Amino acid sequence: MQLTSAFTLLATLVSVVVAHEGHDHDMQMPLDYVKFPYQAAYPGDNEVTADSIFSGITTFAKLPWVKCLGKERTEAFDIAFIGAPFDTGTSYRPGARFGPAGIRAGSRRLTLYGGYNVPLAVNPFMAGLKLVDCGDIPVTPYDNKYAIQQIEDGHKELLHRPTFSPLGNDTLTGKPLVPISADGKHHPRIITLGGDHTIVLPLLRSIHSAYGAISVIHFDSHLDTWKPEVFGGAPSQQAAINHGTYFYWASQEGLISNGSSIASIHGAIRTTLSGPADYANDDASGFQRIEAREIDTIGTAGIIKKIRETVGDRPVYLSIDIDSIDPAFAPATGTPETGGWSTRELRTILRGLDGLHIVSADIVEVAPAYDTNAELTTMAAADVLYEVVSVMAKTPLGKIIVD
Ligand SMILES: [Mn+2]
Repeated sequence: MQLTSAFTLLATLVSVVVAHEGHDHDMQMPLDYVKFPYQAAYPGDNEVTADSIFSGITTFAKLPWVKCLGKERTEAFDIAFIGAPFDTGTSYRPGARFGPAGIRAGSRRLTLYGGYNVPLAVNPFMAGLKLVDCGDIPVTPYDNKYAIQQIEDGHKELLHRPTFSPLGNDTLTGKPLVPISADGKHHPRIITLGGDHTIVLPLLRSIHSAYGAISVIHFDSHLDTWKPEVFGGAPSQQAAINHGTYFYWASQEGLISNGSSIASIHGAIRTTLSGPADYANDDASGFQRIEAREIDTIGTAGIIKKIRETVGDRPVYLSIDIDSIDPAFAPATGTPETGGWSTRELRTILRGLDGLHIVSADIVEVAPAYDTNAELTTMAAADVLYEVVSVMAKTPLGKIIVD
């Protein structure tokens, strides 16, 4: 060995030693321990956050994947994400069967900085609740009737699991909370990744089994209460159930609240109509309406106020069509409509639901094939659900008995 190369080797060794000075390397690490990358996805306050979130198998927000469905599956959880890859009820662009996979991909960077939600002052992933990604409900693409039953059965199986965490006590009074459900039980919350909007009919059938008739907050550019004779013409019994009519059927079946003081509400409506009769039919289905353009007059604060006044503190189901957001921000959807809300506006409105009893939720009509290379739509969908899960994590599904 020449003197120069031996010196170079020595210098390299010295520099390696110097580079490691100041780090705690005296402690013996377990063989399988790798500090970086693959750090825990949700570190505590002031700990390392920026791990390689682009690696590994993709679940929603890097949540643990649990095989929740099936006879022997008994894993308890508090909030579960589940996909419903169904898109054979669409009227225009198909492709929402790939929504669950797309939303999960869009959620990868959600927790790059740790997951703490500044405006809501909560980290939903570290709020003491057990959150899991249950994968997808198996859904046949060959038979809508069968698929709709599969979605109801899958959702119901999860909804009637015992929760991982107890309801606990009211933070203000210290009194024990009791469930707000109709069956008196404490149910976990399910966040469903659609799928076209048809899936909400079987989801509401499942919700009814625990909560009875429920109020719905529905963000969408379309009504989705259309009579089957109007939307699609109902050439067959099965064709009558689609992504523009499921709320009509939900209302007919008594799944949603409908009365003078108990109502549901749409937000971001801007669809064309067959005529004013569509609004009369929407009224009869039990819905109030907030038009997309109202954001120019009453703003996000006015919209939040209207929603809160409509649903009160009753149990409420939240359904979000990604087409409520303007196609400039979320182009990858089944039936895009211009003139919608920005992603920022929808997120602000969702945070305004803080404190409401949202029993379960969904996001639908994400069709990733029409997205930009920058994943605009799937990122928007993931971020919207981040606000939803943050609101859920802050408010338990309980009430106190007033003496
Ligand atoms: Mn819809």
